[in-house]
Amino acid sequence: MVINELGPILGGAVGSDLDGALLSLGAARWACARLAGGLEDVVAQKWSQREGKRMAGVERTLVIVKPDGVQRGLVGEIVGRLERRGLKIVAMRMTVIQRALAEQHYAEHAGKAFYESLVSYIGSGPSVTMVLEGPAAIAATRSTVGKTNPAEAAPGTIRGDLGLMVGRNLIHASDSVDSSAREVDLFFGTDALVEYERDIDRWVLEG
Ligand code: IDP
Ligand code: MG
Repeated sequence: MVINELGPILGGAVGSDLDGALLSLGAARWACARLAGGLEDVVAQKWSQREGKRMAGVERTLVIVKPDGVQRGLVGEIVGRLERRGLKIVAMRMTVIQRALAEQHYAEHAGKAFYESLVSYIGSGPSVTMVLEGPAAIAATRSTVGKTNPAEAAPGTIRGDLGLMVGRNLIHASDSVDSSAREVDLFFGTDALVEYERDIDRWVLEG
């Protein structure tokens, strides 16, 4: 509609005397400003629609590339798979997980036969800890990670493609909204999370 208003205005600028032309040019400038303003409104509306949708199902999940993943030089491979899925890294750190933190993290497994070996394995060398964010990030990450025992994990999953034994299964990922909140807080707190927009988000997130 605004574009239609430009036609006669520009026509007037070309066809009449100088005063008329200047008046018409002023009006043309005003119309262009309206057009630009209209476009800005449209873009702003799109962004807020997308923001609303993105925020609705967004989750965070704690992922650890365990010491075997680091020692085998698989950090890039593992993180790359999750990144290519579309998940956004909002925190990342290289760390040797100390015994006290390992015990808190794996408290649900205390007393199980594999508990001691698990706590010692997770602290046996550097790990890469991170927080990933995205729609249904917890389930999406778990499905890319695969079953706990790599021998049973489907081909195409991280554990199914890269691992063989349950005690060397390369990666941890939160298994629920509650454990994700607890684990993200345990490893990072909220201050260490970086909030940012990615230019590619409109190609990953529908809306
Ligand atoms: P998850 O990592 O798939 O969530 P969980 O059952 O929470 O699996 O177990 C935590 C971790 O404990 C596993 O990733 C694995 O490293 C280790 N684990 C679990 N079950 C066994 C077992 O039967 N033998 C040795 N290690 C185990
Ligand atoms: Mg678990």
